[in-house]
Amino acid sequence: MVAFSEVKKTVQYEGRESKNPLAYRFYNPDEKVEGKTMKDILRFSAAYWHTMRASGSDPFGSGTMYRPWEGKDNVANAQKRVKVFFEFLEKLQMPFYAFHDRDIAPEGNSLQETNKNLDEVVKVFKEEQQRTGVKLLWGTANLFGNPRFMHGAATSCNADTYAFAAAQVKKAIEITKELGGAGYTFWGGREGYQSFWNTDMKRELDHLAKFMHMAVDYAKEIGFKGQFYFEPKPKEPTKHQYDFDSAACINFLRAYGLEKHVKMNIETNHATLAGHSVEHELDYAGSQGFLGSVDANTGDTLLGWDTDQFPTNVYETTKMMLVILKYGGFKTGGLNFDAKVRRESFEPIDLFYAHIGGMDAFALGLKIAAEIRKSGEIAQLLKERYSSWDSGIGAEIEANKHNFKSLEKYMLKKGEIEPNKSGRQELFENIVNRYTFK
Ligand code: XUL
Ligand code: CO
Repeated sequence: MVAFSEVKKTVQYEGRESKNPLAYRFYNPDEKVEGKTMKDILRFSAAYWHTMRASGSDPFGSGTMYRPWEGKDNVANAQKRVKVFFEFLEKLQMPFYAFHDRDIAPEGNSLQETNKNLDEVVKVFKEEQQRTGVKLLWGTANLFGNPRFMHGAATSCNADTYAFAAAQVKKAIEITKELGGAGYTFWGGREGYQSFWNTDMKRELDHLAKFMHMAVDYAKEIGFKGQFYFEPKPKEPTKHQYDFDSAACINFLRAYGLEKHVKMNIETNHATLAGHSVEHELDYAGSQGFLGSVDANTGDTLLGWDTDQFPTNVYETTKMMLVILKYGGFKTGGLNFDAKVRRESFEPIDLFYAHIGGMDAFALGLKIAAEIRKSGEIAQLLKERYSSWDSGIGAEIEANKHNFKSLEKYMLKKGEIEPNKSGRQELFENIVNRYTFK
């Protein structure tokens, strides 16, 4: 089946002036930025769940998507769907993808049957990966869709649910390894609570940590070398998710001795739901040595839920790329489009427009970020702002040469502080605009 017959050839870079909606204007995979190709810096990935499986349903209405690859929910159709997905990836020159176990293969009547279904479909993924050279960025398990996870999975009050989730993650790690995945992601799903009254928070957090340790141990046992990620999200589906934001996740990882094994997978819309900007979340994770991967999407400032829209805001992508470059770029991670087209954009071609727009927004953001870095203007202003720490008392404090008593002595002698300098916020903003709008 050629599902995307409207897209006659691979989407190519045509440059800024192109008006072809099926061309890249900024994403030029082999073009070098800061000495590396855009392809290797950006490491774009498409999400199987949104691209292939999102139906467009919402709490008020059923699915709207026209998806010629959907049919019976059986293994044969699941295998056919994989081929359609790789046609899509190839036509976009998308180097990576990510999946949840349950969106690639149907659940059977037993765990055995479900695992067998997965194996049948994974075979086709493997063939398609070999045929096209596309790679798996990360795999994960859906521990939230089935009613058995109504109270959560690794934080469920039901020990059997916990055991089921463990079996499911064991298999998900195995297939991720089989497909050469560069990572494995834990996103909370329903790991959180709706009511404080019926929740033993400490017990649930202890269980979650034990679960992640078991995953890390099992990965080691079978030789899975991929990077584990923890994906913060403050709410939805539960009112309070335990993986609230970077700071909460990193504290959890350190408190339970998981910090050597797990990094963060930061999602833009989750950051904004937590009341942060995505650059804040990225910088917090990066500054603590936990920046792993990114789920690239965006929210809507007028809506308080996870809209998972495609990113088009170049200010936002520029700030994101500035932080990603600052911490040395991705090692195992990438920019995974955990994003879906709007339910009104129901035609398959919309999937192309959406991904092209997202890739171009990041490619342009990368170019602007690299120019800002090259000019050094922002870096210089920042240096000036903190210059009191580069010599004298500041440098001495940083070098641990002081305590409260010696600082009091210093100030008693000096009497008053050096005059403060302007924060220059508006100047910073004007410089960013100068590089953005040329
Ligand atoms: C949900 C979400 C997930 C994770 C993977 O909001 O972002 O799709 O990325 O389970
Ligand atoms: Co996500």
